[in-house]
Amino acid sequence: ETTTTPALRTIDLRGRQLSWAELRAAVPRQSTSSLASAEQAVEEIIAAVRAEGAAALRRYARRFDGVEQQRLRVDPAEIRRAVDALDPAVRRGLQTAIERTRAFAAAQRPADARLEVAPGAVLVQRWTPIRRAGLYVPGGLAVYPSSVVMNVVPAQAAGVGSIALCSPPQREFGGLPHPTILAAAGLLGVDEVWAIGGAQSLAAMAHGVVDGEDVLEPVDTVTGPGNVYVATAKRLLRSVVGVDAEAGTTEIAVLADDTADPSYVAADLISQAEHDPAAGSVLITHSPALAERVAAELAVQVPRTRHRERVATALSGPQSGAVLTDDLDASIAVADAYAAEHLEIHTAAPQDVAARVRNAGAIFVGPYSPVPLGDYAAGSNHVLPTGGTAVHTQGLSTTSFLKAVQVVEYSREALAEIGPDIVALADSEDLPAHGTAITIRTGG
Ligand code: HSO
Ligand code: ZN
Repeated sequence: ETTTTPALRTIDLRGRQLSWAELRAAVPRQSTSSLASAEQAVEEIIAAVRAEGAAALRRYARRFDGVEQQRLRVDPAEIRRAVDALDPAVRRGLQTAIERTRAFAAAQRPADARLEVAPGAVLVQRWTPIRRAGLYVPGGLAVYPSSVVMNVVPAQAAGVGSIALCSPPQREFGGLPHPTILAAAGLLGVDEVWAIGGAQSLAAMAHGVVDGEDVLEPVDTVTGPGNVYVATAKRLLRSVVGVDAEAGTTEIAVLADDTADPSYVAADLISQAEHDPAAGSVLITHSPALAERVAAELAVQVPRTRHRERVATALSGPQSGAVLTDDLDASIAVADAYAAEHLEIHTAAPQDVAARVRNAGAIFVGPYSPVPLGDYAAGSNHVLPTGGTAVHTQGLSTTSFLKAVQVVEYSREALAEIGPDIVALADSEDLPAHGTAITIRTGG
């Protein structure tokens, strides 16, 4: 019996003037060595899927999922059956999630930009949807129908015409993906679902697979959360397909002052630790009294939660901790350096604090916006950058499935007007044929 009374380790940054790089190194983080060791295994998987196609996928299903597969593609009749069998309360929940996520996804659609930069010189940035997207929904430690919603809704809002969804075959469901995942796909009108899991599913979607009558056409981008193998596959396939982010093990940071309710803060730290023993839960505060109250709350709440072993492991790991700072400004600097997948703000004037944060996958403002609200049905997306990558990457949104084409149209006069500048620049690069392509039109 392992202890379920975890102590968040304290990282005391009071009185220390740390540079950005030092702050980035001081915040709690998961070790990256597991990523490196996955690389060799995933390289082999990708090579096997390319060389052997469906035969390799069946072999991996046998090895990793313990199932002997007939068809890899899920019969659309199974999807309809799963929708019909769905528990009514779960159906209502999924429908609420779909409605709110869809409304916000529609609001995210960017407008085209048009500029006449000089008379007769017209520039347009036109947004166009990606042709075909491959969405991955995990099914390991936990099963996430909510991730079906979070992947499919922004793709549809962007206007992606063709969507393939992959999720691992489940032994207890006859080699099909989990029925709630099939039902969520069905509610969203997705009928191309494949019972393929892990790194092999990303290789299959990127390169395409022929399985008798069934053809998994290659996709142009892959999205979705996953474990270390999925994240590694995305990294290795980046030159073949677009990828959203290497979304990995979940994490939460709570930035709090002494106005925070410690029972809310503790509950929220526990909520994300519930995902995985490697999940990260971080408290950032300039109030040592609040840190003590949260520790006391954890001691009460952790032993009562269902997945207490997993939660206690996550809270006591090196990826979790309580960071003590000198003041609110320092707490904001720590939050920026940590760049949380999810950042909650529990302070006086939380909107002002939120507005000052640069780096986070998503920010949850005030006492009534806990992360699980966003995990399921706030309307925001839960596929978010982890491991500090929020400094350069954003969460899944409608723009993840759009790309901009720049369109150029000059009149003869507009080209003649700028011609000497182009010729001078072409000459400076010793590319005179570039200049000739101008002067052949405009003379001179
Ligand atoms: N917190 C996870 C998403 C999730 N939570 C799904 C529950 N179900 C990563 O953002
Ligand atoms: Zn969650």
